[in-house]
Amino acid sequence: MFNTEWKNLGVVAGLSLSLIAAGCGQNEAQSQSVSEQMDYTITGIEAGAGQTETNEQVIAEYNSLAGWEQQTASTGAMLTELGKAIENDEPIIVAAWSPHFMFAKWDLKYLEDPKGTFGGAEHITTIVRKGLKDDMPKAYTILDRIQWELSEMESSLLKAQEEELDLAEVAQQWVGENQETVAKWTEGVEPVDGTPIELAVTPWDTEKFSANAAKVVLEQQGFDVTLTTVDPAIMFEAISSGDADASLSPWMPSTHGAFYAEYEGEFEDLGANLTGAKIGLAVPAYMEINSLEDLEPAE
Ligand code: PBE
Repeated sequence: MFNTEWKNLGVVAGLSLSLIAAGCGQNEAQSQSVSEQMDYTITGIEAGAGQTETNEQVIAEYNSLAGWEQQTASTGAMLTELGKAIENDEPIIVAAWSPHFMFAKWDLKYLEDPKGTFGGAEHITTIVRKGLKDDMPKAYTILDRIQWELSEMESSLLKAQEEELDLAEVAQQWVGENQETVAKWTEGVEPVDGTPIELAVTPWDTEKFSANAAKVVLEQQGFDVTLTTVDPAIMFEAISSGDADASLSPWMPSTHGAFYAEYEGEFEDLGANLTGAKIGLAVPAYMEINSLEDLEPAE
């Protein structure tokens, strides 16, 4: 008898303890700041991305981000986390950039950056190895002319996402549908017969699109084009050492500014192939914060 009562009591005590624990958990989540709910963690992208460095600078420069960490993995992993958080109406802060389909797919907002650490507008520039102008003037001329409107780039990236096409396919279609523009890029340039040329490309959608479109255009002119995918640091090194001929991938002046400065003078910059790009930290629009300064330092 005594034993049974004791056991029952145990069950009741156990239940109330878990009820109390559950209650606490809920109250805690309600009273937690949004920064605490995010575990003072920014969902970043690839460790080798230019933006990963810039995000670290932002963490170092904002008092509101003292003690925060950046979690790096890949763009794909970041997008998965972002999608999950939005599905569950949870707070999340991610490394974001435009052009990118994430802004069309979800309702997101960049957090204001009053210190301007991310810089203002970025452009994507075309760089070539020294000597390309003399060795391969035809390729040089075409590369110098290649550029996109922001809206063209955005609709190409969105098309790839929505129709589940890879960027090489979308680039091929774009060239097919924009032969008038392409004719301007190649105007007056005599075709060649299989001259090899190597383009270095970084592994993000904008760059995959631009490099693949350049590849198709150069191939139409008779070049034999190789694309090599590398991290931004290797891209600058490859062009500076002459291992690769050109790249349409550098983001300036902030994202790849440090690499650019390291190799400045060892490559030639042909100017923007796209203007109006941007990088920053973004959150889903349902979050109440608007600025990096609305975050709270980790204790
Ligand atoms: N990004 C997209 C790249 C460049 C293009 C901003 C993620 C980066 O190196 O950070």
